[in-house]
Formats: sequence, structure tokens, C-alpha cells
Amino acid sequence: MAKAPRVLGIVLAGGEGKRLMPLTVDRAKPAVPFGGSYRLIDFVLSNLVNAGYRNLCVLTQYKSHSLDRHVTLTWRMSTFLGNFVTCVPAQQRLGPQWYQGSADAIYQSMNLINDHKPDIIVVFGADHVYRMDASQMVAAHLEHGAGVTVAGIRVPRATASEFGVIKTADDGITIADFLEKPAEPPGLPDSPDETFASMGNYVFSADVLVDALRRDAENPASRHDMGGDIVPMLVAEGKANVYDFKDNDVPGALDRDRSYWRDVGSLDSYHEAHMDLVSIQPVFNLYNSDWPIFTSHPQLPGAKFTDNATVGESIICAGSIISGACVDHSVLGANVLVHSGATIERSVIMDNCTIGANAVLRNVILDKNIVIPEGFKIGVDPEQDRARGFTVSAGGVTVLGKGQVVGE
Ligand code: ADQ
Repeated sequence: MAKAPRVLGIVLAGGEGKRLMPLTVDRAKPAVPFGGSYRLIDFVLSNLVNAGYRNLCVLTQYKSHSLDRHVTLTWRMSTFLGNFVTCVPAQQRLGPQWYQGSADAIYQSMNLINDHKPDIIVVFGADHVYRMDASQMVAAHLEHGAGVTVAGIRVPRATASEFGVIKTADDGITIADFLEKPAEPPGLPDSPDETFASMGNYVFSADVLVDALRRDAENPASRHDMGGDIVPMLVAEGKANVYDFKDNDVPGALDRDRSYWRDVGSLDSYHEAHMDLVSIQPVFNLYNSDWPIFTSHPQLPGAKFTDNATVGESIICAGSIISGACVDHSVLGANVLVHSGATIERSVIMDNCTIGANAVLRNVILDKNIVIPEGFKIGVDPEQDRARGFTVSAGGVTVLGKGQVVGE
């Protein structure tokens, strides 16, 4: 039997997440809370750990404190077995500058590759909500013998200018052309309103990645970006294959969430992805115990519902108390206190918020530690919300930053 390849996982977690402001005022995008009890980075790390990969480096840069704390506390592994999930901050190892781009982040962390001596390097982004068995992608990479294999998914053409767009050769596997974030993404021959997009997840043969990073570092015209520079370089050299995400078969997946993949890069997509969790038949099922999404849960008692509280299609986390209030299509984090007569609809309320009696929250995202006064209404009149200094997204979701003080 062939020896199993030595795999090192690198998770790119330095993204700033500007379009998620104010949720990213003081945390990196991968540290943004999601689904009541998770952080975004828990999805990629769960996908790698469930696939059997336990040697994982998380490259951080921007406002990494809460990300670092979360990864360190949640993802501790037994070093006795040679396992590790470690956060690697930007270190200026190769010069006086911080990371230029995602490729430079890996190049400046070359010591990790030299130390670990992997055969295969799995480089995944940290910003998406999905389930994927990375080992199936590694198997496809080894079977077809490419230098890099790029995960691809069909997305609506209208959204594709935010992604790398893949054009495959006639064999359906070799990448013939790769356009990073084109202004006019091309449609697919069999579906003009769709485009085949890169998921920002790559499997590299280690020697190919190391060589590509070295050459890229010497190119003064490069922005040192994985999607913008490294992948196009290897595509031009005929060394890149695609792995179609629809071929990934995660245990316990339902037909409706098998190909679920969301870049929750904007406030509206973040809100929509939460709505995907709460319906009776969720579009994305958090309750698949065959492929668990791991996180750390606080030491708190179970959620409590008193005084004829009405809660429907919602996720309510530990320590929360809903007293005589109505909560519908919403996600409430830990330790949220909702007083009587309050109404919460289609909203995401993070840990330690208090919602006063008779308050109304509709299409609202509240970051942690916010107190909503009695009778206060948010999400009812967008103009009034803007006038109060709240962020209102293009899709009409009102968002309050962590600890924002709310007055009359
Ligand atoms: P983007 O997500 O726009 O596109 P980028 O901003 O480089 O590309 O982020 C990719 C990943 O790298 C994210 O997880 C981010 O957190 C991280 N990252 C960014 N800069 C970093 C740095 N300096 N250090 C460490 N980590 C960093 C990419 C690809 C596209 C693809 C989309 C899919 O470039 O081709 O279609 O992902 O969402």
C-alpha cells in the first residue's frame, strides 16, 4: 500500500473584512461570530480536522487578537500525537514589511514548510460557511498529478466579479484560463447566467508551491496574492487542475446542503447565511453529527423560555432567557436577555445583549454587549436608523457594532 502523503494545512486568516464593518472594527473577518456559537474560522478548521488533517497553521495579520485567542483556546490539540493547530502572526521574517498579500504571507512563513517537510500543502481560506471533505480533494489532486488543484463551484454570474473565474480545457480538469475578479465574468456554455468560480481553496504539491512562491517573490510587478498571482502563474504553465466542489461527498450531508458554500463577505450575505440556518428545513444544516462543526461552548446553563415566550425557527444559545417575548427567524448568541413584550424578527443577536421590554428588532444584527432600551425600535425605519448613526446595509439590514450605546 502506498504511504499516505504528509499533509500540512495552511489557513489564510489575515483578511480584513472591510465590507463587514462594523463587525470587523476590532476583529479579523475569520473571527467574526457566526450561527450563535461559532466563529467563521471554525468551518474551515472543522473541514480540515474532520478530513484527518491535524497539522494546521493559521496565518493571521489584521487585528488578530480575538482570532488568536479563539484558535488557541478552542483548537488545542494533543502535541503528544504530533498534532497542532497553531496561529502564526505576521513576523517580518524576510524584511521590514508586513505581509503584502496572501502569497507573501505563506512565503514569509516558509520556515513552517521547511520544518514540517510536507508532500502536500493544503491552502484554504478562512472566510466561508460550508462543509467539505478536504481529503477527497487531496485524493483527486494525487490522482490527476497536477502542481496545484483549485476548488471550483458554480456561482451566479452576477456575483462572480468578486471571485477568481476558472475556464477548464476540453478534458474538464485542466484549467485553461484563470481570471482573478474580472469586471465582466464570462457565462458557462451550458448555463450563461452562471460562472465557475474559485473557492479560494488550493491543494499544492509542496515543491511546486515553494518554487512558485520563490519566483513570485522575485517579481516586482506581483501583488503577491494567491488568486491574483500564484494560481495564474501555474495555470499559464499548464500545472493547474480544477476540483469540482459538487463531487465532494461529506458524510451526513443532505441533498439541499451538500453544495452549500457562502462567502459571508458583506453584511447582507452574512444576514442571509443566518437565515439559511433557521428555517424548519435549513438550507445549511448545523446538526450533521457525521461532520461536526467544532467550537468552544461557554460554561452556561441551557436557554430558558418563560412567561409564554413564543420562539419559532430560531437558534437560541446557552445562558439566554426569553421572557414573554416573541422571537422569530433569528439567531441569539449566549447570555442574551429578552424582556417581555419585545419582538425580534429575522435578526442576529450576539452574546451578552439585553433587549428591553416592548422593543422591536427587525432585520437587525447586534454585535456583542449591546443594551436596547425599553420600547426602542430598530429596523422599522431605515432613515431613522441612519440618522441615529447605525449602519444600514444595501439590503436594508441595520447593524450595531460591539458595545454600541443606544439611547433615545
Ligand atoms: P479574496 O477572498 O478576495 O479572493 P483575499 O482577500 O486574498 O482574496 O482573501 C483570501 C483568504 O486569505 C481569506 O481567507 C483572507 O482572510 C486571507 N488573507 C488575505 N490577505 C492575507 C494576508 N496578508 N495574510 C494572511 N491571510 C490573508 C480569494 C481568491 C479568489 C476566490 C475567492 C473565493 O483570490 O480567486 O474566488 O477567494 O472567496
